[in-house]
Amino acid sequence: MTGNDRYPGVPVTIVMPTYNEAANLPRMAELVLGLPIDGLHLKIVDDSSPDGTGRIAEELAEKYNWDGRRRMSVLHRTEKDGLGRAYVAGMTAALDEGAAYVIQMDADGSHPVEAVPRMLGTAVASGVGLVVGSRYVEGGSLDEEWGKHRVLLSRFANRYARTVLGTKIRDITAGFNLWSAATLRDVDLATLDSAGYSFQVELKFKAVRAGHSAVEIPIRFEERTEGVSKMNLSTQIESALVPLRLRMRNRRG
Ligand SMILES: Nc1nc2c(ncn2[C@@H]2O[C@H](COP(=O)(O)OP(=O)(O)OP(=O)(O)O)[C@@H](O)[C@H]2O)c(=O)[nH]1
Ligand SMILES: [Mg+2]
Repeated sequence: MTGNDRYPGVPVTIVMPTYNEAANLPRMAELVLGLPIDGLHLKIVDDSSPDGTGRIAEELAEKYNWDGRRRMSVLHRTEKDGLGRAYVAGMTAALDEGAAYVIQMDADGSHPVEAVPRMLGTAVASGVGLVVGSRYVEGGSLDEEWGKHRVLLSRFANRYARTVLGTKIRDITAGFNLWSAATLRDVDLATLDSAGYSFQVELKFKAVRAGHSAVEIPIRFEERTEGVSKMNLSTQIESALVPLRLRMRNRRG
């Protein structure tokens, strides 16, 4: 692998769920589709955002698919149905369309787009099925704008899920991850239970349990600059219960 490698012939799909991200999406699409990866595709999964994100996504797809090359697509869903279910739909479509690697990324600018080639390079060079963009390994960091309360909650959620599940992944709740197609097929996305954010923990846990290994690379997590968070009490409660449920099932099985 060289620094100039554009990975020709390797189909890579970034799946990006959106709910009311009209203010962020044009910039995100520009950054993602400007990456030096030849086979890159951006798939937006929009849950009928009232702010028109779905329509903006279609306009952007038209702009970027100008020469008949399909660089961007939009999957429209009828109602706000949770981050996890949006990802299952988007990743399943990406696999059906022949992606060799699938990357998960938020639309709000929190995940550093420039880390994508590093994640892909790591996967291609090492052959691992999962590369985690990690806030909690040496060199990783969190935006200083995150208040103390938020930092503590995030650290606690991570430590809690790691302890309950007995996993070595330091950022088990990370939402910026690269998956090989083989790993996602082994996990069988249709069997995942999480509707919301706990999807991140459930998918990683099941991948490792299926025998795949993970590599974590450090990233800096930026606070969103536009729009508002979609995290709410019910997604937080689900995030607390899912690790316990996974552990109990795993014991019985
Ligand atoms: N399609 C879809 N996307 C969602 C849903 N919930 C959240 N998202 C998207 O998932 C990504 C992560 O959501 P955020 O609200 O940024 O969650 P967060 O990063 O944990 O919270 P903040 O740091 O406060 O932004 C964003 O791109 C959201 O637009 C949902 O129910 N459906
Ligand atoms: Mg966010």
